[in-house]
Amino acid sequence: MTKKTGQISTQEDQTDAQARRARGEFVRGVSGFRHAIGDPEFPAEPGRYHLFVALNCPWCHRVTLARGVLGLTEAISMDVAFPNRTTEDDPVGPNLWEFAPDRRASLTDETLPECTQETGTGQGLRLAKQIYQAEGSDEQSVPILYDKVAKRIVNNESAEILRMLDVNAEALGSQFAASERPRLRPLDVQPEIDRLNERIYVAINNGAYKAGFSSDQKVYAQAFEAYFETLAMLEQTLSDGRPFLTGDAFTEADLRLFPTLYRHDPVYVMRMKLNAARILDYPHLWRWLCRVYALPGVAESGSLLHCRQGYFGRSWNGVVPLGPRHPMPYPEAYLHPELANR
Ligand SMILES: N[C@@H](CCC(=O)N[C@@H](CS)C(=O)NCC(=O)O)C(=O)O
Repeated sequence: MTKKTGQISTQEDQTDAQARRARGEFVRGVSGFRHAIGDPEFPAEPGRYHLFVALNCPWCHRVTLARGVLGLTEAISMDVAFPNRTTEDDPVGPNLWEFAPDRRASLTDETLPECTQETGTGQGLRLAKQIYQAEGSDEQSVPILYDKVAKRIVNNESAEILRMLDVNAEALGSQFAASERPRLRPLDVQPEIDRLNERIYVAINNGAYKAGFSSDQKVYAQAFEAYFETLAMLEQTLSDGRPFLTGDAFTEADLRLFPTLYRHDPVYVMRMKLNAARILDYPHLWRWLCRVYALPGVAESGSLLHCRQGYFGRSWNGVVPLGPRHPMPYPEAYLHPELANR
């Protein structure tokens, strides 16, 4: 377990975490690996770094989005775990991310082409947990940023990983010219970005889990109200016609909001019981969602099939809902901003 100064503050408050969990509240843990590309032992070099992700995980989606929009898909290699973690009867224990490209998705009864073997460590490990065990850690979460030269974990906090990819994009070998590449944290809007990040992390990104995974009606109701109040605030923010949350440019605030709204209509309405409205019912947010989806590197950085298989494939009775199909299936609907005008 290593700690570094200047950590980003948007993570769950851990006060009385155990007691709150016992009372039925979902409390997210804190990531323990907090080194940074650019540190002496982790120089920014093309082809040196690797990501371990699951495409149904919204925190991983932040990192795959950054890799995509910054033109780093060639420079940073990536392994994709199967969306459903190990089951109760697995000898290694339940709820572990595994690299198992031969596993079939119950939704399609086929394998998922995006899933890979574990190739980053060179050992062909089965579990993400084993990557941590190699460093004496009992963590097991994804995303993981890994150094293939030093054979060490650099960082497992998505908020920090996306920022270090942005800062080091040139040196890491981005395929996009600087003029084409978004700057995720322009100086003039950083205070606005940080204000939005905090609100969006607590009420939307993590709020969705607090609603969907808490077994206490009050905790759920509080998270439900905060989630839709914040969507209404964001809808109002975009109602002055600005294309992105802080103005004309796509920034870190947009990148961090996208994974949750991308999952809302096809997954969270049902799985997280966030059924007050669809994003489709917010004209400005819907058009924003379609605008971000159309940016270079965004559509291919996620998979709703993995999301649906991941969120439904291990809950309830494992049967994955086939909808929504109205006004059209997802993600095709994200190619149609005009649907907001219905
Ligand atoms: N704060 C971390 C959270 C990562 C996280 O919670 N990932 C989930 C998947 S959605 C996970 O792997 N949980 C398993 C675990 O922690 O055991 C980040 O943003 O990177």
